[in-house]
Amino acid sequence: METIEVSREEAEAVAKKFAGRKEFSELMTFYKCAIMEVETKLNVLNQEFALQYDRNPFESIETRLKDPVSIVEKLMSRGIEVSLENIERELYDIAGIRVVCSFKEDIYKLADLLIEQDDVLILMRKDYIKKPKDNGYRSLHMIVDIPIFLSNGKKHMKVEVQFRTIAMDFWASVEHKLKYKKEIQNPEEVGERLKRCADILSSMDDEMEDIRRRIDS
Ligand code: 0O2
Repeated sequence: METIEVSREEAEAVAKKFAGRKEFSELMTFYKCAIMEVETKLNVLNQEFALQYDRNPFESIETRLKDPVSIVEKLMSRGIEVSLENIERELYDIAGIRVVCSFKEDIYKLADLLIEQDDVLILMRKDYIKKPKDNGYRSLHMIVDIPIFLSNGKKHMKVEVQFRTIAMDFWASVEHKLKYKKEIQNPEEVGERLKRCADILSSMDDEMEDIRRRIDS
């Protein structure tokens, strides 16, 4: 996808005007409600799964709402007019949930159990575990549609859910920090080394999963 260079200042100026609107705050509240719905579903599954398998499938769950400047920046960089309609139609990651699991196997179990639910519709699934990004990034991404029930009816919202193991999360967090640090002098070497770290962590995930299977069998 072609992107347009947008300065932070430019996005901030547009966001300042836009985010002050009542309709924008209302839309963000709807996204927050959608996050709460999906988070509750995941917490329920975590409890139930623990009874069945004697372990909690996830270690932690984090939620976030994309900030107004990042929303505006993303639309502008794609050459899309900044409007409420376009935020809802074009952006799938306003509401985000990150689920960190101990084992890869649990990621798939949890993801399947979530999308099997009657009111959860899967819109998109990107499996960067089976097919990691070239830089080594691994996670399972899903965009789900979930209804929220308001005083004047039902509204469908999109939520991005990212599932990762602890090892994948460690890599992504550190890589993210490094990327946003000062200018990198030798990006190719750094990229290769980071990719190597991602591959080592992936082997560790496989090894830990194997150890768990042997202990449980
Ligand atoms: P933040 O702050 O986490 O939200 P798009 O989502 O439209 O930008 P695309 O290609 O459809 O683009 O999405 P993709 O690559 O499937 O997922 C984007 C999100 O995944 C990112 O969100 C990150 O959270 C995570 N991610 C993807 N690739 C990498 C990577 O190489 N390193 C790290 N650390 N995270 C990655 P944002 O919006 O970039 O950030």
